[in-house]
Amino acid sequence: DRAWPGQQDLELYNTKMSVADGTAEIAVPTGGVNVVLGAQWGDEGKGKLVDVLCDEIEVCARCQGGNNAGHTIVVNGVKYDFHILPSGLVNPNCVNLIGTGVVIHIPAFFAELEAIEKKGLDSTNRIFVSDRCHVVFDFHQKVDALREAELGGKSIGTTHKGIGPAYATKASRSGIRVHHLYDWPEFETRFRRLVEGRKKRYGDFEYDVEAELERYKGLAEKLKPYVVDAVPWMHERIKQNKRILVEGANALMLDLDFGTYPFVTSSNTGIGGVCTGLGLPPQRVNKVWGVVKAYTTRVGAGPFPTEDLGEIGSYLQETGFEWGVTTGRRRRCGWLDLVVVNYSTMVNGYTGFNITKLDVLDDLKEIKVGVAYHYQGKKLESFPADLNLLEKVEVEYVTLPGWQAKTSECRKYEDLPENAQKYIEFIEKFTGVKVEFIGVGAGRDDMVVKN
Ligand code: 2SA
Ligand code: GDP
Ligand code: MG
Repeated sequence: DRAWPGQQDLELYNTKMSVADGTAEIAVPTGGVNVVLGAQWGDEGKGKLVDVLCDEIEVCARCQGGNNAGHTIVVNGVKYDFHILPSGLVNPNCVNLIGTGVVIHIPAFFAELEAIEKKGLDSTNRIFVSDRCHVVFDFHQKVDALREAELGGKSIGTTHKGIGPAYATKASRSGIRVHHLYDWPEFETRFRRLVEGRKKRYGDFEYDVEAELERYKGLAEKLKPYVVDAVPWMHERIKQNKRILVEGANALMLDLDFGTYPFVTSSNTGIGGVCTGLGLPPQRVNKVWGVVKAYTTRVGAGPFPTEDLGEIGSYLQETGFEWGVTTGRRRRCGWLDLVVVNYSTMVNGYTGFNITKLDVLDDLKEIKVGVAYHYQGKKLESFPADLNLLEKVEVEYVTLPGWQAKTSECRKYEDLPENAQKYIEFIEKFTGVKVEFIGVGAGRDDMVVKN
């Protein structure tokens, strides 16, 4: 029970919190932050878990990505899709932060706020933006599209939201941060220089610099009440033992360093991005929930070893309504890949899983699970860095019996059909991570809490 240096002052205690319809309780530690991360290629259902947890969460923060994300929440039949805004806005008692690691397209931020307000959510004094966030401009979005076109058949399949180009200007130290909006001469100089640089590289694309500068004068004023210094903002709330949840966007296999580079997004989508994106010391991180879809999907280009281009892929796509929330693109589908999940677990250190969309597998007679990769007759020891190799691996599958029964009405683990329980327990055994939540439908209440 030795206290580690620096941890003595971290008082962790468990608070019982009721989930969804009050049928179960889970312990949410306070005195630090809890985290929800995507364990595969995104769209695992992170938004829904955040919403379920936010019932009792006081602060919800985004730490990376931008409005490329698409998080869907369904409450009493009303559907919300969040892109740049944290999903905690659905809970009226939750205060939300767009953290430093996020790149923000300011017009999209306001458009999304207006859209949720039209659906009846009041965001007054409930959403704040770090003054250190980098700004995504329309020219970043133009460059995103131009760069994709340049890549031709080798394009990444980005969302065209300007995410890569915005992080590129950040890394090259020529970016514009939110605080620059409040030092107009500095902003103007940096802005003109940036556009000039992009035009040198990508040709004289259409862009009205003067009109844009005028527009940003107005946007700067409009954004002012939302802007905070997010470092003390967050640390005050940690000191006050608030229940804080960090909402990861995209997923580990899209991480700039650990994903299937270059077919990745341009931020650190794993646990590292939580610390860098919020200015958070790692010992403040408590629970890390990995969200794992009961099968695998990927949107955009890049290798996907368990992808099924036949009947099963189409079945999962249609039954799971696998369409991009931001772009409307069809998602590629295949069996659950536990090689990916184990790799993702090594990087992110999940303390528990939410297995989602179990209901999508309800009618299947047999379910396969990828358990190893083979290359040239040899089993690979780890997830390969080299995509040329990854594209050639053969996946070893284990076939498990289906349950062929409806799970959407189940609320307790014991209610699940025996073979569904076996599927869950297979995942637990293979990964060494406890499954704590099981999604059996899109609605807030469609969640089984496993103790
Ligand atoms: P980008 O736009 O530069 O971040 O694209 C780079 C890669 O990252 C993928 N990516 C995503 N993958 C899954 N879901 C995302 N959000 C939307 C959704 C996607 C959509 O929730 O459905 O609507 O198409 C997301 N955002 C980025 C992207 O496909 C590229 O592979
Ligand atoms: P995110 O990006 O990880 O938040 O996920 P998305 O919102 O992009 O995609 C997940 C989709 O699955 C959304 O349409 C959700 O409403 C839906 N969903 C989430 N959990 C479940 C579940 O357990 N069952 C079913 N059928 N749908 C789910
Ligand atoms: Mg999504």
